Order: sequence, then structure tokens, then C-alpha cells
Amino acid sequence: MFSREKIVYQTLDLPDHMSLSNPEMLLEAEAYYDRMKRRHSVRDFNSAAVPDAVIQECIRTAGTAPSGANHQPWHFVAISDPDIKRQIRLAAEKEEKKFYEGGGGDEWIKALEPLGTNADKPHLTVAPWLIVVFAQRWGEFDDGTRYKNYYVPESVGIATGFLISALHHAGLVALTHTPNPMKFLNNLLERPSSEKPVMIIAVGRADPDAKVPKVAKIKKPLNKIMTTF
Ligand code: IYR
Repeated sequence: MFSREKIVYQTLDLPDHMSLSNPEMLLEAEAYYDRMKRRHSVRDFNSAAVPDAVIQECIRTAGTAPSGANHQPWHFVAISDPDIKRQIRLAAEKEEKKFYEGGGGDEWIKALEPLGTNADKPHLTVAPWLIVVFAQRWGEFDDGTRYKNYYVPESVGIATGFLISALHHAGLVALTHTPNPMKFLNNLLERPSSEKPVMIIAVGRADPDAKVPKVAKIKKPLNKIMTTF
């Protein structure tokens, strides 16, 4: 992506400078919270198609995230092909079966009980899109030599947060899914070994009868997640 000679410090006037008054700021902050608190992790999808263009815009949003040294160490693979989704589901369910049959350890499996999850992952074929997030352990200059990436998990985590927020903003629901191990995704999706699969995000509209686990809606109050000095 980069060529060595382009790496120099230059500046631009801050584009898109916003200058809201304090009350306007508070209104915006409240409106965003109001929107984001209506995001729910949904396991019951409607299979109706969602246009490629919507998914593209949401991934474009993810690509605006800040990252270590601005290396943008991520790649998103968007899949609507039913055969590939089926192969992902088969491989993921095989791993999940081992996890839920004891491989995950008693404490972990118990912690998941209130969420009602199990080894069946129908959403991986029902949801019209799967987005697989890859983290790039290193990058390559145009001449093929490698450069290091920095803060890769943090950067990819931030970009994935942007993605989930953008999907919600577009009226879609999403479910993150992390079969372990996920190496099969490199082969299936033809991604290089420099990339580590981080998660699969099932994306679509919610089924009209969708349910969510009651416990998922209990969020820690502000005074438990924030300290002010
Ligand atoms: N990967 C498994 C288990 C799982 C783990 C966590 I941490 C969750 O929050 C939910 C599920 C699965 O997807 O079922």
C-alpha cells in the first residue's frame, strides 16, 4: 500500500472542522447514545437480501478508523455467496461442537448459559451477509518488502466497532462470532498467512420474531464504568 518515498510529514488544515456550542454538543451526544443503546446482538435473522452497496458503505466507514501509525491493518471479506456461507457454517459448527462438548472449559461454558448460545449456528447461512474481519500482522511496501504494523488488535477492534455502529445506523443487525480456531477462513477466503482472522460478523435484517437474551440488556451503569477526576 505504501511506497517508501511517500513517508514524509506534511500538514493540511483540519478538514470538516466542527464547532458546536456546549448545548449543541450535549444534544448530539445524547442523540448518539439514544441511537446506540438500541443496538442489540441478534441471532435470529431474516434472510432477505441486503444490497452490496449498503455493506460497502459500512465497510468504508470501518476504514475511517484511527490505527497505529495509520497503517490500517485490516481487511474485510464480505460474503453473500450461499455456498461459501455454507462452508463457513460447516467448519464453524465443527469447531463449536468441540467447544460446547467441553473444550471451552466448564467456567466458560457456564458463563455463556444466560446467552443461550450453543454449537448450532444457523445465522451463518440465514443472514444475507457474513463479514470476516482479518488483522494484518505485517504489511508490504509496493516493492514487496515487509513493514511492521503496530497496535494491531487495538486498531482492528476500533475499526470493527465503527463497522458495527455503521451497520446499526443503516438499520441492520449484526452478530459477532468467533469460532476457535479460525485458520480455515484463510484457506476458504484466499487470504494470505500475514492475516489473522479475528471474527465473523453475520449481518442482515432482524427476523420479525427475533428474540434477544434478557441478560444482554443489563448494561453496567455509568458510575461503574466511569471515574472522573
Ligand atoms: N464462540 C462460541 C462461544 C461464545 C463465546 C463468547 I466470549 C460469547 O460471548 C458467545 C459465544 C459461540 O459463538 O457460540
